[in-house]
Parts: sequence; C-alpha cells; structure tokens
Amino acid sequence: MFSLELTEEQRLIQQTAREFAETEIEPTAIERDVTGEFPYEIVHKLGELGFMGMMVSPEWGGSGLDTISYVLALVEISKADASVGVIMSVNNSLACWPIEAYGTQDQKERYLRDLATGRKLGAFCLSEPEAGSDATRQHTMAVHGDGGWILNGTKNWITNGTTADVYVVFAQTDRSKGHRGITAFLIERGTEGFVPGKKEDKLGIRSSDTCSIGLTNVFVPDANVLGDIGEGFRIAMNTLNGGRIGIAAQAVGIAEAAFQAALTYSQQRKTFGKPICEHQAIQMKLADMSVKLEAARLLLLKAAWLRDQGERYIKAASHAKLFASRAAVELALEAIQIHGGYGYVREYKVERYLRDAKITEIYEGTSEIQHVIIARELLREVGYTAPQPVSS
Ligand code: COS
Repeated sequence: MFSLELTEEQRLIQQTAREFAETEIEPTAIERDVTGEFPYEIVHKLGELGFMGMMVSPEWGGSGLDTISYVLALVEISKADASVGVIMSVNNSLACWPIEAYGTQDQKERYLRDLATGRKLGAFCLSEPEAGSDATRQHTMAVHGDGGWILNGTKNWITNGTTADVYVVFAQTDRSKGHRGITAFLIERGTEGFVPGKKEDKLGIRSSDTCSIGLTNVFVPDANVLGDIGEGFRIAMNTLNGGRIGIAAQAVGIAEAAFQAALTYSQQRKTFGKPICEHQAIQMKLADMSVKLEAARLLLLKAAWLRDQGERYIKAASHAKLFASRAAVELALEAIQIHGGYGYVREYKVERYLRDAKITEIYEGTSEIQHVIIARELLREVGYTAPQPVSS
C-alpha cells in the first residue's frame, strides 16, 4: 500500500541532502548563476556522499537505494540550486540507469563503477537539431565497419555536454526499420571526431553545462554497443520514464524554494501598517502555492513508489513531471509577485527560481509530450484499439 511515512533510512538521506545543500550548495548558487561556472567541487562531494549513483547496486559502487530516497535527495539539492540538481539527475537517471539495466559486465566494469561513485560524469545524447519531441526521427547514422561502428551526426541540448566522461549516444543503424533501427552506444570523451560545442548561454540552470555535440566519423567498437542492435529507442524511452521522475523532483525542489522564500518574506515585509502575510490577497496566494506544492510532492512520491514496487509507472512519471514543472513555474511567478520589486532582482533569488523552473517544462519531454504519454496510457488502460481503416 502507498504510504506517506518515510523509513528511517529515507529520512536520513533527506536530512543529509538538506544539510549538504544548505551549507555547501545554496551559499554560492547566486554566484554560479552569474558566472555560469560548473560546480566541479560540489559534484565531487556529491559523489563522496553516494548521491551520483544512488540507485546503482553497491556491487557497482552505487548506494543501492530506492527511487523514493533518490527523489528526496534530489528535491533538497534542487531547492538549493537546480543546476546542481540536473547534473545529479542526468548522471543518476540517464547515464547510470541505462548502463546498469542494459550494459554488459565489461561495460559496467569500465564505466558504471566510476559514474556511480562520481569519479566520472555521464551524459545522454538523444535530441538532435531536428529530433526533439519526435525522437524516433534520428538523423545521426551509425554504419558498421571493421570491429565497430562509424557515427556521423549532431546531438543537441546535451546536459553535462562538455564536462562528461561517458556519453550514452543514440543513432540510426537501420533506417528502413524506423524506431526499431535505432541503437545505443557508449562513447568516451576525447574519442576522435566526437566534439562538444560551446556551452550554451541559457535563461536558467546556468551553471549546468549544455551544448551540442558534433560526430564526424566517430569510431565506436562493437564492445560499446549498449543493449542489442535496434534496441536503442526502447532503451531511450525506458530511461526517460525514470528520468522524468528526476525532473519532477527537480521541479518540486524549485517550487519548495519559491514557496519558502515567499512565506518568509511575507512575514517581514510591511504594507499598510502590517506584515503582508496578514493581507488576504497574500494569504490567498500562499494557500494556493502550498496546495500546488503538496500536490506536486505527492505525485512525485507516488511515481517513485510505483517504480520501487516494480509496477508500471509511465503515466505516474508523466503526471508528476507535468504537474510539478507547471507548479514550479507558477510558484516562482507568485513568489516574485509577493516580493514585488525585490522579486525582480537577483539578490532575492526568486527570479532565478522562475528562470530555472521553465526548463522543467521542456526537457526530458515537453509538457505537450507528457500530455501525449498520459493520454496514450489512459487509452491503453481501457484496452482501446484504433479502428482499422475501411478498405474500399
Ligand atoms: N516507455 C516505454 N516504451 C515506449 C514509451 C515509453 N514511455 N513510449 C513509446 N514507447 C515504445 C512504444 O511502445 C513503441 O514500441 P514498439 O517498438 O514495440 O512499437 C515504440 O516506443 C515507438 O513508440 P511510438 O510509435 O508510440 O512512437 P512515437 O514516435 O509516436 O513517439 C513519444 C512516442 C512521443 C511518446 C516519444 O517519441 C517521446 O517520448 N518523445 C519525447 C522524447 C523526449 O523526451 N525528448 C527529450 C530528449 S531528452 S532531453
């Protein structure tokens, strides 16, 4: 049965993440937002805490924890700095997970151990200039040659793009088979022809590192094919199902930060002779914000719980991502409104929450794609089948 009570271990993880986030991440978040500097030191420490491979088996250097522990930690980290949150989320959900789920023993030995302990950083390369939501339309081609594959193409919007050591890369190996002709590959940084572009200058999550990657005649040995030939799209989709829970956690973290900032400020700021928290207009806002935050948190925990139970969680993950990302944007906007003019300046943090929140409605499947996924799952649950076209 779904329970809201956290175990002793889950509470400890949450507390550890909260303390680390408050002391080591939050104090320098504004500075990183300005400079866009990648938080190497923090990521290194997250690795030491066991937060870079939280669900990976201890056999491979991971912490062997459940999804609930993972999201509890990710909420705390993202609350302090959503840029750090996405770095952690991509390494856990989009790099460690597919390698543990689909990798060979040799691949796990060569890559997973270092990724799970944070000694190395991972990235996930699915999107392309002309294949974002429509992820089956991969233009990157892989052609088999002597002992391996030659890859050519371009990948876009790659988180950890210039800083990662190991990249999970998707390419078309048989165009005639459509999405069943896509294969996943593991590529190491420094491989000849694999060239990360310049770091994107983004609206938010500014200290996370996002770039395009050019692939020109990149040789990938057969030993670095992840999963089976033609299994890539399935790997990508299954990876993103879990990734979306991570992004929902990031969004809940931002929403919580916005809410707390607004609640605190509303008790300090006075207008018309009393703290603004005593004005009904502000109380309405705070009440609405708290409802959305709690609803987002519950959807997040439900998705994580279903995953931990081994149940189908595709719809729940999309519910959580869709709702939490919208809540993060809405709460950040309201937090700015409650701060008035102060909310519009960097020093008061809430404007950063808005800039950081927006991307959660876009990456790992836009909100529009989450609607598509939810509707498909609903129809699947009722056993709907599309009517066959009538032949004339
Ligand atoms: N989980 C597991 N499998 C899934 C899946 C999911 N969420 N969604 C689709 N699949 C499977 C289907 O079952 C189908 O499998 P078969 O090979 O057995 O036929 C296959 O993938 C293709 O599915 P479909 O025909 O439905 O593909 P579509 O092109 O219609 O696209 C969506 C499906 C839109 C759901 C998919 O392309 C998607 O998720 N797009 C967003 C991608 C994304 O998140 N991009 C951001 C990149 S990471 S920043």
